Amino acid sequence: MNSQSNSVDNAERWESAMFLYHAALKNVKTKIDILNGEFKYIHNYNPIEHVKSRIKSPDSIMRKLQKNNHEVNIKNMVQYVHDIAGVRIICSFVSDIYKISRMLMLQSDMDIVQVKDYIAQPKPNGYKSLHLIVRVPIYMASGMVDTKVEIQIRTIAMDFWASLEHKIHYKFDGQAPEHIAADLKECADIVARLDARMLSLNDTVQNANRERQISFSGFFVNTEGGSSDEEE
Ligand code: 0O2
Repeated sequence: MNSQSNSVDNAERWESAMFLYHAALKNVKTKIDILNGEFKYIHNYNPIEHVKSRIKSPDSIMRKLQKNNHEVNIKNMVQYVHDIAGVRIICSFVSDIYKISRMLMLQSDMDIVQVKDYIAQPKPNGYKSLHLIVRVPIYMASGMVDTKVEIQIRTIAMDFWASLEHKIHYKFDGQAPEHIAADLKECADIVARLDARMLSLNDTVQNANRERQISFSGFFVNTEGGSSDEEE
């Protein structure tokens, strides 16, 4: 009877924890959506290609706790697993990643718990991405609960690489043959070069646009000057 009431209790705590993670995910996704909209409105430019989100599966939560030698229970899950609620922001250019992260860090109702910059310092396998662990307040009838969300920000090319690497990692139980790991690392280097070239190409296009706008507005200034000359 006692163990039965324990498991009912655990089920209720699990439900209520998951409710919080879902609410936190919604909260963060709304913030990102508003930032993107504002950016588009002010700068006529959309830094975010797309956004994905997920709640970590119970299996994956359990594996993470066991990997880090924590007993599997709800208290440890809330304390030690930071990416139960996860949002992934995919951008076109590396500069967009830092623009978005700066904008997120300026939000006063969101605490930045941890920043891991795997772009400045890629993982040995070649993995690149910017990870932020944030805490957002969720208001319930019983009070406010700060809830963690992991935000991963990366380019389309980094995301392409990471999704293939993830599949290979699971296929070989984390022990990919050496030649595959070496090939992946080489692809990560190609991705880094591609991202740098795309960024530089985009900068060139932006500069050309700016120059065209300046000479276009110069044309109007000259035209206005010309017409006043004619009046004289
Ligand atoms: P899944 O399936 O995406 O949930 P921590 O205890 O939080 O400090 P952790 O969790 O290893 O240690 O933190 P880290 O390094 O920030 O990684 C969190 C998540 O980033 C991972 O979650 C992956 O989603 C992603 N990630 C990290 N390293 C790699 C990598 O080498 N390759 C790929 N493809 N993704 C990576 P999970 O739980 O591992 O996986």
